[in-house]
Amino acid sequence: MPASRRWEPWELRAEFSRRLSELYGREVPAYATLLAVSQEVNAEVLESRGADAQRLGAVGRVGAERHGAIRVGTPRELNQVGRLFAAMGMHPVGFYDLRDAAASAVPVVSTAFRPVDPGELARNPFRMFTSLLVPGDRRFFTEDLRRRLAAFLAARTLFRPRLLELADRAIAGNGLGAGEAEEFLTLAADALRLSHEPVDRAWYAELEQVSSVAADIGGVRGTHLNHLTPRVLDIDELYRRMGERGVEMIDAIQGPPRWAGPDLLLRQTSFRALAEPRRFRDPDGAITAGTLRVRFGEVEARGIAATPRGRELYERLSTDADRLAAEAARGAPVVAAHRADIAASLWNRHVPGSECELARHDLAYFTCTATDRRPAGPLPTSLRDLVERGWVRQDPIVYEDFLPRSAAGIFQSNLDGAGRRDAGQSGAALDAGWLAGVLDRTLHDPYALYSDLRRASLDRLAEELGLAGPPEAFPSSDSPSSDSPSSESPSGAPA
Ligand code: OOG
Ligand code: NI
Repeated sequence: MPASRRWEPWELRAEFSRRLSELYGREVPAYATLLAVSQEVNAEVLESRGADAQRLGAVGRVGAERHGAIRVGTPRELNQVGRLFAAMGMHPVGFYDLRDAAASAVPVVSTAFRPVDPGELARNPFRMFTSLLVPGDRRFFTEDLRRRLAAFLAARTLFRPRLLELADRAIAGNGLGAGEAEEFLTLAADALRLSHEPVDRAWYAELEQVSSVAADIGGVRGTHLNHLTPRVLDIDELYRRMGERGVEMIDAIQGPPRWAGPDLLLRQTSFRALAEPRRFRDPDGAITAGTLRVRFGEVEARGIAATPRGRELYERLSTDADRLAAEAARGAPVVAAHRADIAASLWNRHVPGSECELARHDLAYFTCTATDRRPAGPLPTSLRDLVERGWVRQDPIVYEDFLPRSAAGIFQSNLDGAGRRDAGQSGAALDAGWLAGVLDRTLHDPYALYSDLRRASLDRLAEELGLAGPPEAFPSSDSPSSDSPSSESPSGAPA
């Protein structure tokens, strides 16, 4: 890292990610194991699959790649998080409403801060999944509890004024001088460190009745990194090895199943939070010992970004797999491995199994580049012909975001109780526009980012090849309805 010159936002981001990883490994030993196993698996995949292993990211990027997660309590706190990460070139992308995605009480809405520009992603793709508590949601919180939560949250300071001042300076100046960079990074890491201040036992317990997430956010006077996730190239193999090492993982890998085609979207799994010693303040004022489970470990495999159409197919197949697995279990609990088999069989039947087919049916995003070859014959005009005759190469665009279903699954697997929810009340209506207002910055739409990348590559292509205009990415005649099992009942799934 540069010692005396300016630190650009990406350097702050890369160094922050590195420091958090070091810190988390020291404090959560199972994370260090997870990291070691991920590195071992990645090295083996690179060895055995060669260049193909780097189709979804160069080895340097994938090895350093992490995402973290934090949770905050008020719009004001979230706005400050936005400033902190903007200083590192990380911008809010996507609106995730987890209140309805989870069966247990998860009263939050979320976004992810990440680089949006491909060059910046290549330098370091660090992201932070950030959730905001919604105390105004009457399904979870009574008016009395909302009022007391608001008072508690208003009285705490998550980010020191000096940290925010440095963040603003980095944003305005596109980076920081060496001394300020060091101060900024130290203060930022400190702000996400687990606090050892005593926890008010009664207040924490009261919130826990509502939701462990509410207690984790609103029951303490700070925030903390609750997991840090490395990227692995073979998540099934990693899952197996963690078991061998005696780390108990949750019972499933979230997201798409392992199937015959290319990796799509995002697959994640985690180990449950371990009980860590904490000090509590009892109602009589005495300080006593106890434990809290708040920090866990997660690992992920990233695939190709799905288009809205591909995403819809994913959601539909997930729902079908849930239903078929429940039916097959006949009232007994669903066995995760059995559901995974059902999902894989649905995927193998309903999702086109090659990159080329995924692109042609507009199920996933690719960029198009002119090859060095100039094949014989006239220049084709359709993208399909350009690709098939060797004029154009298609490369996958990696999915850089999250999945609400999986996020809810990760939250849920770490809850101690289901909490409670009053279904008779209606929820506070919140959306992406509201969140953008809270952040006071552009909230990027993930689909728009992917589709802009594809569009820009087609524009470049047209220019390079001298086409009259950019070719259509996916002529609608290439999207036969038989490829999407919209109404077709996947009745032939294994029982
Ligand atoms: C965030 C859970 C979601 C992911 O990778 O989907 C998440 C949290 O537990 O705060 O990190
Ligand atoms: Ni995560």
